[in-house]
Amino acid sequence: MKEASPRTIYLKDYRPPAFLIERTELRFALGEDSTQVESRLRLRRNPAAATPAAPLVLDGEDLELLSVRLDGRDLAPGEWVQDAESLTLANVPDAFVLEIVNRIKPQENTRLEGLYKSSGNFCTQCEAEGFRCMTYYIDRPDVMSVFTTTVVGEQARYPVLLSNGNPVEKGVLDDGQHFVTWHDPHPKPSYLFALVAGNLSCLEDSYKTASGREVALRIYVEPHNIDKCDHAMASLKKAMRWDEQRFGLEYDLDIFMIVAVDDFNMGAMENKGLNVFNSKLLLARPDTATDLDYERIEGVIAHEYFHNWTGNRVTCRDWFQLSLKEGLTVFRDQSFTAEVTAGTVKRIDDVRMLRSRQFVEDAGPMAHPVRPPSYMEINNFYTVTVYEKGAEVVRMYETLLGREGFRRGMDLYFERHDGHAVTTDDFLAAMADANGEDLSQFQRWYEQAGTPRVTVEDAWDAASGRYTLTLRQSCPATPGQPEKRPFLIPVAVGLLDAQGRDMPLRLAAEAQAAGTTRVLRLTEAEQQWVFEGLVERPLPSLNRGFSAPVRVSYPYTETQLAFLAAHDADAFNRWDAGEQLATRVLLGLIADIQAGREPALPERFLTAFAAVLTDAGLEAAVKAEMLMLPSENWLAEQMDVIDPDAIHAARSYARRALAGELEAQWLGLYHTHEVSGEYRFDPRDAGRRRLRNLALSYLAALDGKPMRQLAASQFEQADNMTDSLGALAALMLIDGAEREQALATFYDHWRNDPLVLDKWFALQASAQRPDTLARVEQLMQNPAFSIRTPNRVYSLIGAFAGNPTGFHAADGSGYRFIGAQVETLNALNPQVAARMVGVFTRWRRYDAGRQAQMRAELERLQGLDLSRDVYEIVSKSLQ
Ligand code: B3K
Ligand code: ZN
Repeated sequence: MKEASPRTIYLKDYRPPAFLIERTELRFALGEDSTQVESRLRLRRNPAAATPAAPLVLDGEDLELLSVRLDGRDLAPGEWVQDAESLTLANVPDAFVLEIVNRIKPQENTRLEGLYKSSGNFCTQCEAEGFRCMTYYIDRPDVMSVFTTTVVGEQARYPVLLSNGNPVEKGVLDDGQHFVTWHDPHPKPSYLFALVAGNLSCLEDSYKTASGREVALRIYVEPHNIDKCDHAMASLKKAMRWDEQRFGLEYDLDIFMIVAVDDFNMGAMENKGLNVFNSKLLLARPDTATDLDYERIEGVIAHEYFHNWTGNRVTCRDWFQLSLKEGLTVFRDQSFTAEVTAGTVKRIDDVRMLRSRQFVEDAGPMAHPVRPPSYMEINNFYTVTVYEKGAEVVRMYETLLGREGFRRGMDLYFERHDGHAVTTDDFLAAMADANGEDLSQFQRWYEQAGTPRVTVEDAWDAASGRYTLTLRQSCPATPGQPEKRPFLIPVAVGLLDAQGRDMPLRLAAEAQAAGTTRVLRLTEAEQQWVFEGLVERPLPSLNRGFSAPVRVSYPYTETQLAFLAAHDADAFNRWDAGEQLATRVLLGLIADIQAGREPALPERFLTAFAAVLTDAGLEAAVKAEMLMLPSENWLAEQMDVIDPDAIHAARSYARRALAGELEAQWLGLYHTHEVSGEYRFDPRDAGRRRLRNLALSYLAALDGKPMRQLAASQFEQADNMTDSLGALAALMLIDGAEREQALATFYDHWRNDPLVLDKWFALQASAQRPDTLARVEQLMQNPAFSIRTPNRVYSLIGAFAGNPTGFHAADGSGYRFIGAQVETLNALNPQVAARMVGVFTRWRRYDAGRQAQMRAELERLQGLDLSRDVYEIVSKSLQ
């Protein structure tokens, strides 16, 4: 809980640890009331430490200390100093063995950090600083140790006892207890430690690595979920193969285990050899999981597996380097998904999410560089900036160095740093050195926050056939960084002729044309490129494939955007041109509504939209992307003063108009995209279902009985969750008995499946209806809801917080409701509370009335006894 003024930790204060821990031997005796932890550490002074006689300071929180022994001698209480966060021993030798016994209460752990209970089983979450909630330790990632762990528990209740590495001993003890000892030969930081104990069933398989080693694969779940693990297992094997083929990286232990737990703060955790997953990112069966769930499960299984090299074998020196493992591993999982599915769709989804969330973070009070210079609570920095912008930064190396050059850099990175805790500077140096490049300017992507803007101007000289592009870059001020220096920005550019074909590109001083896409390296505030030998004025296609995480502006006319949307050879830019056009049209409608004018959809837009809708050559999944209107959040970001009601009215109007004008086409699409046969998760079928459900949601905007019946009959007939939920989502848009009927049927059918009920909660909480808040309050009384389970909180309270018209209701009711939930959660689970309070950070972007109400709620929260997590976000938002 809150200290007088929470400490800020700075990167510039980094010092190597005073001690290293060569060996860590742990024994956990799990009990129904408390757990006893015995730890035996072999320590020695770090030769690289700055102060040779420093005391030993161990981290520890909420621990009941029972005894301390040094080299076999019991220490008296006066020989150590204990406070709320540490245990200090002065005058220790240069090398010694320390034995500590302490007690903890996992049953009372509602923060879900360290050791806790979930559905009657024990599990752990140590990243970032949870290990210190179990025993005293030097809990920082640059202290890497070899762990041997004995888990002792009652055999009947906890038949399965797991920890990292390989099992080396097991046996039966008195009183119905048994134990298993695990040894992990790979030195690792404490944040990668894991322990699981419970009554779990196991799906077993095996994998032969490229070099011919056999690895046992085991997925552990509660017994009733054993029929929902096949997809996760298949995904794991796919990811293992991909990492061998793409990066030459093999798995390095004899066993790889994954455990699913119901109570988990985030998605999943890459503990060495023993990944722990939120059950929503592991369990899937066609009737319980949607295509999107299947895709996310595959991606997250891959992500955690990929961490074995990028994160575990090579880890972070300190938490400021978090993106070293997260940005890189997200890039790796994005590449994996793109390569095993339809790449364009993955890229569009990733960029859509980056723009709608990371660009927003980068423009608000919590803006921070990919490598933050300071933090109060590290858990607040597992952000879209560190993860998703971090992944874009890694992608830019690949864009600049090419696929082979990037691989050379990766190989050198592992050659130099395997088994070590390093920094993003080390990663950059490996990329630069492996390719003989000077990438020093690239460093600024790690140091400067904010989304750079690239403004493009062009000039055409018909007489000489020269076309000049002038690129200017700038970056808005962010907290603590008023001025920015120019970035090294790779801008991929193509030029289209009047038929929409790519033109061969020849830059001034080049002898002949080569290729149709060039990566321009923008390094100055302003730079020019001259293309020669062109026979007509081209239309530029800029930042192809989203080659850099920037905002690009070029004065396209609406006709030009429609042209690019129809012809650009770069599939991502085709989508992006359509998105820009739709954004412009919707902003026009918003202005109409605000001014009290009758909104009207421009004919040009309707024609372009219809052309996409009826284009037989477009793949279904890509078509669905192109027909989705920009989100309300994205539109909000484009406005000086956000008007949630006008945005919603304009978007609803556009949906209705597009549905009404093109009703026959939508119906045609709907009927021709039915997927026959048994459900399979494959990109083609999933694309068809996505497009068909999109058609249904447009048609739902037409209201009326026929559409209600169409959705209701899909709901009744669906044999998979994607179609069932698609129909239910469409019904949520239409008033009528069918909606409540379907909600009730769904609930009755799934009342005992918490993950499916989450979807039911989320649908109702995100409905943009006047009675939504009342509904959410009523749902909180449902026996299936519990404020102690993060998944329930995210699906009900989180979905409401993300509902723009619900949260931003002009009377302030949404603000007061979420504020009250944050207050409750703050005391129970600070990490979850911090995630819920994030919606308040952008209060300055709203009208005076909403500003005042959001600010009042933030000030009220600031006056409470806040956790460090919530305090940091609240105080930075008010600054
Ligand atoms: N490394 C974990 C995230 C830990 C979050 C701690 N608050 C999962 C991941 O990114 O793979
Ligand atoms: Zn990760």
